Amino acid sequence: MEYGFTASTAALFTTHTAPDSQDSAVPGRVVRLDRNRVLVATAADLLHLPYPTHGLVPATGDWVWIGHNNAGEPAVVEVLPRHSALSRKRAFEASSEEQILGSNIDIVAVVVPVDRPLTHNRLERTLVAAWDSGATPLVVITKADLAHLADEVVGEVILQAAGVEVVTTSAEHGDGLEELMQHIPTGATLVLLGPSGAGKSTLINALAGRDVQQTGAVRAGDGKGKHTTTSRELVPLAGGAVLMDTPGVRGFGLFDAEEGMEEMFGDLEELFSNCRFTDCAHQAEPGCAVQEALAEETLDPRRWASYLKLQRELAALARKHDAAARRAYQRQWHQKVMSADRGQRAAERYRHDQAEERAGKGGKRRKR
Ligand SMILES: Nc1nc2c(ncn2[C@@H]2O[C@H](COP(=O)(O)OP(=O)(O)OP(=O)(O)O)[C@@H](O)[C@H]2O)c(=O)[nH]1
Ligand SMILES: [Mg+2]
Ligand SMILES: [Zn+2]
Repeated sequence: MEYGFTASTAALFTTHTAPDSQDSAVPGRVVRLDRNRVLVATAADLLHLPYPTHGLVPATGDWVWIGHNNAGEPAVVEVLPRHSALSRKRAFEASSEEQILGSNIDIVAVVVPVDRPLTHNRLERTLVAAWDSGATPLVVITKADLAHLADEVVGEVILQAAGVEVVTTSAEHGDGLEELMQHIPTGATLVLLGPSGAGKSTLINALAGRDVQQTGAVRAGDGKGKHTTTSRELVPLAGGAVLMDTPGVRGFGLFDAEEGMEEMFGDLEELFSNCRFTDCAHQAEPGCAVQEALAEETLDPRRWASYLKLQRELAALARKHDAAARRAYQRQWHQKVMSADRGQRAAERYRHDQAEERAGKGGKRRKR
């Protein structure tokens, strides 16, 4: 099967055998969910199967056993345990019911196009969800051919990505595609997440070398996409990697993302440890390292605001932990060091440019 069936997948099917009554069952992977059917790849075929009954809730990316239902038709009879799951709260619903966006994902690529202003919270929030899925996050900058601003965007993104690797691509020019492929081991599954019109499907087509996914121009006025891709779908590449295209993310609530918080904001813990009082609320206390860092502009106020916002969301969502437990958890945070040399340089350059700009323009910050 070219859909990421590796030795460890084979082992999974050996440990989790098909139900007893299903002796001719075959392994498959969920490629796409349609309204009431499931598109499943097997070693031999792509099958449109009826949506399974009796409590099975398959997600795109799931490994499944395909056997027969009561009517004798081929059907999904078992969903195997997921090694990772990307989830979110339902975008337009008040309930905090979790929705599995995709499963058995190895790499979550957060796609950031350079052709529109950076939406700061979006990158951080999506990265939190990415860390929390159990997969490795990666930031993929797209349309680098377009903006003369590309360099600057890259620097800013690297700063915000806090240690996550950043790959810069242009599907148009074919730039960065090999570098991106180097991040995807054979048989690994990478999901592309990002706003509509970011160039996710275009990038998949460029990597596949043919037009497998439909793409759509962005609106002339505000550069927003038109939600061309409407379902999550697996696209196998010739080299063995599997890509998951997704519709532009509309809303991204968090679901029990404390692990993600730790990875994203671990550097703040270091700051907290410099506060005079161990129980500092980082508001008006004397000797508060956070307020100091904000005053000295070594801490981006937007980053601090996103941290506080995420904390509030988590508090509302994760009712199962009391405040004391959460504080204890926070104490364990470790510092996340920026790994890439390149990232460090771009980040420094960005900081330097910003400082110069502030000096040159009478302390006024440019709005973008
Ligand atoms: N100049 C340039 N344009 C690009 C590049 N990649 C994508 N585009 C354009 O951006 C527009 C949107 O691309 P899509 O691939 O459809 O975007 P998407 O992220 O799949 O959007 P949704 O499916 O709506 O979520 C299209 O007009 C593409 O031609 C690139 O590298 N350079
Ligand atoms: Mg698309
Ligand atoms: Zn403090």
